[in-house]
Amino acid sequence: MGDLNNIQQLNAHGFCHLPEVFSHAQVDEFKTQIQKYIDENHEGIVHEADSSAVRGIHGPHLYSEFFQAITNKKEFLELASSLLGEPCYVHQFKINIKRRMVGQHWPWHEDFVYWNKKDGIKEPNMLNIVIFLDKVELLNGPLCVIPSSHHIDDLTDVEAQDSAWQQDVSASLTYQLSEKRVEALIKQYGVHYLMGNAGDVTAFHPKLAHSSANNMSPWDRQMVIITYNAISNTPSLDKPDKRPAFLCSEDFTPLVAES
Ligand SMILES: O=C(O)CCC(=O)C(=O)O
Repeated sequence: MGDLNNIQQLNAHGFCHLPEVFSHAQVDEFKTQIQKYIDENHEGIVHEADSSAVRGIHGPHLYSEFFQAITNKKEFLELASSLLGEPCYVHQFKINIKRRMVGQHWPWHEDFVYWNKKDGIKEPNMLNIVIFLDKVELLNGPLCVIPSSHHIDDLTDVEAQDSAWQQDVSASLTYQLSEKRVEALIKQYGVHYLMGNAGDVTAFHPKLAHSSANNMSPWDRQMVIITYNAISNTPSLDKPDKRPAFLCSEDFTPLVAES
């Protein structure tokens, strides 16, 4: 992967890594803002099953100028618009908390199926940008991806019927890959753990198969995931079962990079 640029890596393998994008001071500010946001008790905050531990925060950019400002970051918009070939906006913004010892797993899945079936987005012309707010290592539940699986159509073969949005962000996800499918994919493509330091950034394709294990460590594993969507690829806002705006954005204003 060494000699490929980020766009080539995203196209070929489905992910790329950008080290040291945020300083320690910026990471600390993220954490301060996250705690403030949790204390304010906004909608879109979800907890681990049978626990008071926060699992995820959805749509904080809708309520917080701090999180809104992150979406305009030049490096993110340059990467997203180069890959997508046009201007973009934020479809989703979430913070996965994965607290030390209690943060629960994410089963094998790909993201685009949610945006397609639940939100009516037609094309996977989207990009996930992940900001590491803690050192991510094997014991604290890193994202684990199957390289190049984004080239395969119809990966999802396990579906819960009539699920509410809460299941889409839980440890028993609505759309998943079966054990048989995962076994075949891993035998063919192997796996790769997305690990790195606090302040690093990783980007991955919306059709890339991924999962993550429980956090079995004494360290939190907080990460921000911003999903950019091409401006020509907006969801259907007239769906009768449309998800809340904190999961399916209703603001399609093209983003302009900070100067
Ligand atoms: O935070 C994680 O470990 C996994 C997140 C994920 O797969 C998702 O949000 O779709």
